[in-house]
Amino acid sequence: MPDFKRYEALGLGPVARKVEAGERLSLEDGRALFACPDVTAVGALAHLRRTALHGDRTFYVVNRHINYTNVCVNACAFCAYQREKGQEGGFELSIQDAVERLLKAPLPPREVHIVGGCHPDLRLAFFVDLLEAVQKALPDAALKCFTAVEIAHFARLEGISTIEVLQTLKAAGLAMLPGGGAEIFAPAVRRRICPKKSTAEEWLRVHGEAHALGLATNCTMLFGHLESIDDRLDHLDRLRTQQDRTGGFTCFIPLPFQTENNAITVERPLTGLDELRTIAISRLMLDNIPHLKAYWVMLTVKQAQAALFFGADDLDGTVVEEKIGHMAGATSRQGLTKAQLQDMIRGMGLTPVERDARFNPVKEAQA
Ligand code: V47
Ligand code: SF4
Repeated sequence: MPDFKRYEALGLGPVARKVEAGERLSLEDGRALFACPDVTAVGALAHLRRTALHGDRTFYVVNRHINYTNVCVNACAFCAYQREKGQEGGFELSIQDAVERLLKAPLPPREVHIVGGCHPDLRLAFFVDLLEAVQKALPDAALKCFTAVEIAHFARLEGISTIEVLQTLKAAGLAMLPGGGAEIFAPAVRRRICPKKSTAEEWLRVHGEAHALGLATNCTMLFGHLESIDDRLDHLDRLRTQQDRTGGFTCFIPLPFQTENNAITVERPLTGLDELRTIAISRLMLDNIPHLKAYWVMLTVKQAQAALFFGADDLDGTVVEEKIGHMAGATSRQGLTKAQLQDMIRGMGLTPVERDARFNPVKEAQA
C-alpha cells in the first residue's frame, strides 16, 4: 500500500490511488510523475506495480546475441554501428559463421537474438536458410530474430507484404520478434533521428501482424536524445494502445541513449536518476505489458540492479557478444555468466528465475 500522506504532499495523491486500485494512468498522470521532485517516490510506486505482478521473482535468460551485418541502408543519426556497403569496417556473417558462434556460446542458449542492419542485397531466402540452420544446430532454442524494421525491409526487397515475410520466417522457425527499431514514435523527432526507417505506423502494424500470427514480440523506447517528456509519454501510449488491440507484447525494454560515435549531440545527457525515473514511469504507464527489462548492456550492471527496484523484473541475459550499444560507448562488459546474473538479483534481495524467451520459468533457483 502506498504511503498516501507522502504522495499527497508531493501532489501525487490521485496517481497513487490509481496505482493502488490498478487503474490506468492518463498522460497527465505521466507528466505529474515526470515533474515529481522525489524520484524515490516514483520508483516506490513502480516497485509496487512490479511486485503486484511478479512478487520478488526476477527473470534472466541464457541467451546469445548475433549481429549478422552492420551494413545498413538507413544510416540513423544515433547509430554508431552502421556502415555503408563497401565501407571499411562493414561485415556480413555467413550462415556457417553464425552457427559456429552460437555453438561456441559458454552454455547452449535457450533464446537466440539475431538482428542486423537493413542490408541492400541479403534476400529472404538467406534468412530462411539462416533460421533453419540455427534451429537445426540448437533445436531447443527459441529464435527471437529481426526487428519490425528488418521485416519491412525484407518485404520491400522481395516486393511482398510484411505478413508474407512473417509467415515465411515463422515456417522456418521464427518464434518471436525482438523490440528494436521503435526508437521514438513522434514523427518530428523520428524525422531527425532516423528519417529512412519504418514509420511508427509501419512498426506498430508489423507487430500487430506478428501477434495475429501467434508470434510474441517485445517493444523498446530509445530515450535521452532529442525527444521531450511528452514524446516519451506519447510513445508509451502508442505501445499501450497497440497492446490493447493485439496483445502480443511480452516485454518492454527502455534503452538509454549511448552518446559516443554518432551524429547526435545532446545538450543534457541522461543522469542515472533520469534513467530510473523513465523506467519507473514506463512500468506505471504500460499496465498491459507484463514484463519490463533492465537491459544491463545499455544501463550498466549496477544501474540494471537498481532498476529492479524501479519497476523492472528482468535482466535480459548472458548475451555473450554485443555490438550496437558498445560501438556507441556502452561501458558494460560483453557478456555475463548465469552465476553473475543470479548474484545481481540475489544481491538486491530478490529471487532469480531462469526463463525462456517467452518468460516461461525454466527453473526456480533456490534462495
Ligand atoms: O533499435 C542503437 C538501439 C536497438 C543506440 O527485444 C541504441 O529482447 C542506445 O532493440 N544508444 C537494438 N541504443 C537493441 C534492442 C534490444 C536489445 C536487447 C533486447 C531486446 C529484446 C531488444 O538498439 C535499436 C536502437 O534503439 N540503439 N543505437 C545508441 N546509440
Ligand atoms: Fe541501420 Fe538499425 Fe543502425 Fe538504424 S539503428 S542505421 S536501422 S543498424
